[in-house]
Amino acid sequence: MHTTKRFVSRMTRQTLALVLAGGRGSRLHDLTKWRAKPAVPFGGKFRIIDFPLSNCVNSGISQVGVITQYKSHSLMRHIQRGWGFLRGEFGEFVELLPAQQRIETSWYVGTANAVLQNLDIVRSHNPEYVLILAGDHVYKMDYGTMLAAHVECEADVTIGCIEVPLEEASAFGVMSVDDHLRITEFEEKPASPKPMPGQPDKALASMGIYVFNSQTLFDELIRDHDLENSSHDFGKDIIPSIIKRLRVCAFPFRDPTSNKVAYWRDVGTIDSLWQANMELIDVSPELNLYDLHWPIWTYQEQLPPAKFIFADKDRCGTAVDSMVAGGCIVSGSKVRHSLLFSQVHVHSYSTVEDTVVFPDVEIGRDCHIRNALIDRGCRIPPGTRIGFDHEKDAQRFHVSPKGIVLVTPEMLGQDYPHG
Ligand code: ADQ
Ligand code: ADP
Repeated sequence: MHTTKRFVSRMTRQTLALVLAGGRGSRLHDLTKWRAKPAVPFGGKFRIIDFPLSNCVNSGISQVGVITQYKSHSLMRHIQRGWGFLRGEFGEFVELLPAQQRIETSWYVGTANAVLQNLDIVRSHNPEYVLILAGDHVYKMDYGTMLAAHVECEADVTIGCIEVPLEEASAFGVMSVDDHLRITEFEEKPASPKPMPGQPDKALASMGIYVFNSQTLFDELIRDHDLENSSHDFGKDIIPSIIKRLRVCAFPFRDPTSNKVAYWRDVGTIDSLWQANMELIDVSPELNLYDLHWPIWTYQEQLPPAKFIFADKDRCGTAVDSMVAGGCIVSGSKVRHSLLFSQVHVHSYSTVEDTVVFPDVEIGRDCHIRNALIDRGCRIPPGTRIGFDHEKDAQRFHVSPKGIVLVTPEMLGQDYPHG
């Protein structure tokens, strides 16, 4: 109907995006002891929140609020440093919305309550549509196509959805749709999820992202606020309650070029975070960070290029099958199939394999490290072995179910660098 490019850009301009970034992400173990999950580093130089924020900007949505609560210091600092390039004078912004007890005297109780507590700010921007996003998923998506589908479907609410394997579907909101993609049933994290018709091994899962007509959002939040037995959560309360009353449509997220199920990862565990980072090293990764048509924006420090030194017979500073960020120095050591974030220094006679190393890490001489995830600021003492003996590793570090060793400064008896 109204979905020519000109009209899509009008819709994106009339949209306020709210990124929910206040969740705890407790399955990431000690990585979220000091930071919120959306602030967890990803992909060599980014943080997870850069993905939904970049999707907004690349989609032409330049009014964005980020709702923060839990351990938000490094998240807020990252956004303040990296996302100030939008032009306030053109009505563009990325605004931080920390829990500040403006309306209620409590912290954000659930995701719906987090939006409700900012309702006066949302109203003041007078948007036509509100796009609710999660701050903790890695994917590249043009939200303009979802807004266009929302308008075309004449929906009150549209939910982004993706096909997932049936055995994983209990972790999601699961829906059934009719032939016109109108949602007929929705169950949050069902014990026995319903498969898709004709596809017994798949379920249609909510991505936890929603387009609301603003008035619908305001009405539903106020309605939910007054319900005594509500947990004030979109997935648990609001969405199940509106399926029968309102016109709620599904927007299946597909790759625009292949029309296959698109790349979308909830990097919520040590194993999935390590795996998703490792996949970026593949020759043709599903998530292409080198696509200049869909840049991922971030805060970037001014750093010199990565440096590789010593090439004599005893030691050889090399990195193969790897991604190495700016400011790294690999001196007289071998890095293989690993991802080094900025300012990692690997000293002589060491080896680093199948490992993700967050920024500002020093790996001393003669260390041998494999299958590990090293948190920001670790100083690994010379001669340390990690990833060769799980029983020994488990005494000092955290070993994940798939055998990835998480190392944090605190586990090494060092101070956390607060980033
Ligand atoms: P969950 O991922 O379990 O399910 P939730 O833990 O509520 O949902 O997190 C959603 C987003 O909100 C996250 O980005 C989180 O950081 C943030 N958040 C959580 N509590 C918050 C609070 N009190 N204040 C501010 N932000 C908060 C949801 C849906 C499912 C869907 C999955 C997809 O409920 O239906 O399938 O997302 O991952
Ligand atoms: P090793 O890895 O053998 O312990 P060093 O830490 O002394 O060696 O570093 C070896 C080389 O790495 C130095 O001689 C220098 O060329 C380079 N290097 C080390 N630190 C820096 C730095 N801060 N800036 C630029 N180059 C550096």
